[in-house]
Amino acid sequence: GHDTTGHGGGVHAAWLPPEAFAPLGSRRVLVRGDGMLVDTVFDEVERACAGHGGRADRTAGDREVDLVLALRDAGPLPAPAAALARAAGAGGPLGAEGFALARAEGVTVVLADAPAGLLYGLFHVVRLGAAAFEGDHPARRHAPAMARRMLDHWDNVDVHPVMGQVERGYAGGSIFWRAGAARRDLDRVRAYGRLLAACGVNAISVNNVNVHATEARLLTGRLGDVAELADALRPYGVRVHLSVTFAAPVVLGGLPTADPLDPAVRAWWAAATRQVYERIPDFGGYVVKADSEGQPGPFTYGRDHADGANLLAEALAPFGGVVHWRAFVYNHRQDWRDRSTDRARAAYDHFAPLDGRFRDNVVVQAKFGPIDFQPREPVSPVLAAMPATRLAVEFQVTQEYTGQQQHVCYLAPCWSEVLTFAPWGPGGPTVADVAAGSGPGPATGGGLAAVANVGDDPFWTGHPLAQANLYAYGRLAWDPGLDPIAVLDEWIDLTFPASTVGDPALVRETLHAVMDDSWRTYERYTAPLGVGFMVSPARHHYGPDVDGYEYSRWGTYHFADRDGVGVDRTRATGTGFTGQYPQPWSQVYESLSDCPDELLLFFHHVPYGHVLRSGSTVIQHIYDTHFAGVQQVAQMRQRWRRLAGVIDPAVHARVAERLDEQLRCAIEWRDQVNTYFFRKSGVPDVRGRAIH
Ligand code: BDP
Repeated sequence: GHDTTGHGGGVHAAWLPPEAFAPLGSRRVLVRGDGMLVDTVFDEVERACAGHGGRADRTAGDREVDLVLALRDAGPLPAPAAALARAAGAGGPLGAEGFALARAEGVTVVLADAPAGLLYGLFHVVRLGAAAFEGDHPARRHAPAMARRMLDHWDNVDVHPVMGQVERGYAGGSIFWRAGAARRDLDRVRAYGRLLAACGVNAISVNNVNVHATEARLLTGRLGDVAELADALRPYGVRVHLSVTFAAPVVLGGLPTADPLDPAVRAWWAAATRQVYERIPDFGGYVVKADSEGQPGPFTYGRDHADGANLLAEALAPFGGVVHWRAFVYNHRQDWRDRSTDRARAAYDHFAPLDGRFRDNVVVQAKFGPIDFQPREPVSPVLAAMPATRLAVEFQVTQEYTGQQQHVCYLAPCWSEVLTFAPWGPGGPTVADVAAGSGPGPATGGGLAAVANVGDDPFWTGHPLAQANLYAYGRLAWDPGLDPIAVLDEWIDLTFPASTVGDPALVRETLHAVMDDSWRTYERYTAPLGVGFMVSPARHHYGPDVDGYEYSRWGTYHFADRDGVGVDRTRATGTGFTGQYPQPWSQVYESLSDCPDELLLFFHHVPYGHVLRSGSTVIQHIYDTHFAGVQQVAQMRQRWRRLAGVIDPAVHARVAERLDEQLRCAIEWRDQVNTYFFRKSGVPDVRGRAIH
């Protein structure tokens, strides 16, 4: 394949091929300021200009300039840039990562107070393309909504016998680790850091939250490997975090206990953490999955999650580090007949009572929904229940439950719905406000985290179009108010610059037709009305298995019988989960008539003939959406054919191949789900289509 990263390594298209810099490449650019990230900006500009008629300078001289990228304290700028910079910076400090952009009299100025701001300003100019050098731009300030915009790699150092190199990875091996050791060639990691900076991600954790023996040693004996990654990513403003095991004092330190209140345990963590910061002074902190799905945690010692999280927070505090403590805690050994153990309730039941007890460098990281990254879930009530705790929202960019990067499923519309959801009612603070620290409570925000979808695949993400999810995640973490479809346009412009494709308008139109509604399409042909799961346990959650988890200890049920389907989570007759929401949602979800259709079976058990708000019955809705979903995939596949010969043939072929598989799998879903509910209910399809 052709190398478009500019970093070698022979990897295929991602955003930022050299052509994306073309509008900048012919300009006279002045970069002013000192620091590693300013050097990065200069290197980027210099590379863009090489051979394209432009030139990059670091000293003003008296040459005319088209673009100035300057730190505020970097010394005098040539007029008229100086006046423009004063105007751009007039509104006060721009912050650690913010910048301001203005254009007048033929000069564009990007001003920042700190080097990271200049880097994000550069990539903003690249996104603007030719428009950055046209007309006048009144001064506009930009700053991220979330201070930490993080990706969690579930990468194993050793190849795990069941999960492989990357747990829930669908893009080949890890870009960090290979079969038990660190990769020595860090070009790919550097190229990754660059892609992350261009979409705004500024933190990653480099190993799986399920910490196995080899991975545990990253904290101590193998720290050098982590330091190398940190060195490779630092020039792009990306800080490294590490998943650690709560049992580290025992398994690494040889202590008899990991009890968080034991002074020897506290001393062990303090010493281990000090050593981490000696090697990696800007280390971000720890990520912890404790007392969850077999991982060790404070429960073993009769302590709670606040005791556990505070232990690590205390060790990190002197160095400014944070602990991301995951709220994904539930009993995965349930008795399916005991409905009081509703898995949806678990995170709230464990964490809400602890509000106010966490140190301020603890971030409680909650999955966006109460269960587990399903294509449709209500927003987790934990996010509205801990006003005195720093909360981070966790998304799954890797498509474990959304087609495993075999299916096109552009997830930004789903994330946008979550981020703009107002837990205290319309017009009130949103989930994004809570994560950003501007919610109703006193806590500063914990930002966003997401499980990563990148591997050593030549297209980075297996499915080339899955790159858009990674890009959009970073952009929404920067600005949760962005329109997901406009973000897709950005990604299209940066990934398929007009000069690199045969027919730019057709490319844009086709990508929108294939991607805009792809999340809802996926929802249509999979589990209906928010009931979730129905995925195959045997095939690692890929493809349908309606009863796959129905009688299992993992606790994800649909309760279908001959009369009806759905999980009764009401206070009146069910598990009481609706009571975990503030008003008005508690009442909306409790009410059979007010509950939104798309979540009906998440909250209620209803007869097949129940009439939805849409006017359709539940059973007819199931049939209709499953037929419609398959039809839409067939159309997506048709549309894609029109791009043959228009875009990079390797990208075209890979997507075409996966659309074939998506159609096969969607048909499988449709037929199994429809047949299942037809046989249970005995209700025929009013449109008389073939269901057996
Ligand atoms: C589930 C995944 C599992 C993860 C777990 C988690 O199937 O691989 O370990 O989430 O978030 O969705 O810890």
